[in-house]
Amino acid sequence: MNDRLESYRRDGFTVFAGAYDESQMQPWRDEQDRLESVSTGPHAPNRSWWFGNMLERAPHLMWPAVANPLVLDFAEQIVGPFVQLDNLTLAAFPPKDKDDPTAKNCAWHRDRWGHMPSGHYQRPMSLNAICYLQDLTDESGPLRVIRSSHINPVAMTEEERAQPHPDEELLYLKAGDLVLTHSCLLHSGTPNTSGKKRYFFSVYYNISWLKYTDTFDGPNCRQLIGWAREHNDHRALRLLGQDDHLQLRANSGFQEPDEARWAQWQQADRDALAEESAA
Ligand SMILES: O=C(O)CCC(=O)C(=O)O
Repeated sequence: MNDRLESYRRDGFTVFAGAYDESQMQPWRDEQDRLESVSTGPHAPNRSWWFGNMLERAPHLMWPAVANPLVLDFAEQIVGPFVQLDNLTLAAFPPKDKDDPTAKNCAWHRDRWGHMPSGHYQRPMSLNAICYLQDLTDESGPLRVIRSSHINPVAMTEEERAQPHPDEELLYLKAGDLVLTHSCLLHSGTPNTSGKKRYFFSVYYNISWLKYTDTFDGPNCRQLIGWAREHNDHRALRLLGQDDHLQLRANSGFQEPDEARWAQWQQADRDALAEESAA
């Protein structure tokens, strides 16, 4: 097992430092600003903005973040070639006043498709690839994690969920760093008192046996699916909710180590892609 995989399994997260550079991040920030500027009216949010379905809204801009091979290669080491996009959300928090009584609140949670852990490592049903679009400082708000809480059944009362935790660690990630978490890891953001907006996006993956949260039947995602099908790109198809091998691979008999089976399927996916490019 390689070091990153070992630490992910032990800690419940791993950081890909400098996954994105400024030339990629500025258009993502601009898109968040644009969406916010057209989200007006009585129902517009004002405490934080969460724009879901980002792949359908901005396919060219967001596909590189969804299909980042660095993340997908690693995610496949964790769950096998079963990686689907659950949702892609571009979020931002406006700054709070330092004297605001909520400016110190945490919001501890495990993520969607998670569960209370049993004391043993279990493969996640979903993984959160979060990228911050500015440095995280005490003012902009670090990411808080409780290491190994994807294994340990750490529970919290309603009151504790809003408080710093004795076992927490604060991650001061840099702009463009990407943290990949296990769905059962307890984590929390920190309120933003920097005077500027705090941006991030979350590419939330789940295993392709599950339903997904975003919609892939809009015109842009249908076009992406058509392109992936034309190229026989099964990894891209799976991301978009089209796992052609699901029945065969999810009912494979499970008589040999999963990793050995996954390697065969990954090779089959690469061969299919190569055949199509050679044709
Ligand atoms: O605001 C943050 O830093 C945390 C985001 C988060 O908890 C999530 O995406 O699940």
